[in-house]
Amino acid sequence: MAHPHLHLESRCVHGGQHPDPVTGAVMPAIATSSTFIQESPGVHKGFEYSRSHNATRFAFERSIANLESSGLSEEQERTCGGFAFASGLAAISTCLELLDTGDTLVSMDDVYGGTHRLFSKVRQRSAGLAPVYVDLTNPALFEAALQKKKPAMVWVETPTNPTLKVVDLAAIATIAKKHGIISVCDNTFATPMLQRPLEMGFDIVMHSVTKYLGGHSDVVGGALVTNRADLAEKLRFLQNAIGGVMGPFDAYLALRGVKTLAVRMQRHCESGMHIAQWLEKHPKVERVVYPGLASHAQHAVAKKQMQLAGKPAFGGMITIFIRGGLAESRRFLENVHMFALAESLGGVESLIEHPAIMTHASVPAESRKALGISDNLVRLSVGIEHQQDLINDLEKALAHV
Ligand code: P1T
Repeated sequence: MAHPHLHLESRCVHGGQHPDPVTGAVMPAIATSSTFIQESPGVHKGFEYSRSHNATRFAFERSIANLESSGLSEEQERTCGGFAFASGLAAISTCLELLDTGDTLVSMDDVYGGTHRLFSKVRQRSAGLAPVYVDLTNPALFEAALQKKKPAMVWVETPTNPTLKVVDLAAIATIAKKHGIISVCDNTFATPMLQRPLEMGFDIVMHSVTKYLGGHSDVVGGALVTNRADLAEKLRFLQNAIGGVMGPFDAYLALRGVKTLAVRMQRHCESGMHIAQWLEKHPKVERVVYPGLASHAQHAVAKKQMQLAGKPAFGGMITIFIRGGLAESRRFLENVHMFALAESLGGVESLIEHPAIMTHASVPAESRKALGISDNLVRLSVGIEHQQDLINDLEKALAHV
């Protein structure tokens, strides 16, 4: 069932899904078989080997393709526009295989540390990839980078990890299209509930499913979605040829997570805004970065681009600068209790971390400095607990700063 006319909240539950034609089960079975019997060599029911064909993975792939508005056929048993992987990084790795040796990639300057590491410390060596990091919040800088050497791909995160910069997706997509550059948006922080890059002209959307899509900190996964049939064909080939696929148990958990994405995101956005406003008034906090605050450098773009049910909504990620340095940040982070000091984000439970030491340690120190990922920068992932309990936790921990 394609349900293209439904609202996103309904698409979370029903998008690309249909009851099992044999049993009527409303959730797909976890299809564990690694292989499928053939009547005669090459004569089978469309399923040959589970890396290539897995019904549980297909169900999740149809779900995320629908939510990201792929528009490619969902009527077939197999997805056309969505592809699921063993992790977010496996998804990124597969996407990079669209490029040829020596190609240039323009990347947003602030990206997840592991993404930066893959571009600069792996693909640069193994595939001659030339990553160029540009502050794409200013589309003129993208135009300027194109004059030097035309990239084959542009890689955007928005809001970015961890400095929460917001990139104008429509502006970047327009430039990329004009120059025939494949545009990719890592939509992990916003989720399709808040922004759908394909609708804004992007070619490919990438997700760390580990985060909001899974939503419960119990699955590691990744996804790519495209609305271009030519890219879908290439990605389907690469997914199978490289083999970093999502397993059936993970696909089941990911699909289960997506069903509640709409209600979770609503709560993440409400609490994110409330807590960002509270933090902005706290004397121990030097600065708060949250796209929903009027003080955010790209607040106007965020208001236009990030919406939930027709109203501006800004997600559950907040970045703060503690008054002081590493010692003060450590004291704060050692004294939170409900906020778990841990890497990752996007779960129902609130998480907090220190990017310079934890998630972005692999970004070279001079790049971290240029991006402002300093020792007093702390990243919060606001969960769905009661707002007052979260504020009480932060208040107590800030008293130790
Ligand atoms: O961890 P994995 O599922 O492989 O996804 C990598 C990834 C890709 N893109 C973004 C925006 C991400 O935030 C991540 C993973 N990030 C963390 C683990 C983190 O704590 O920031």
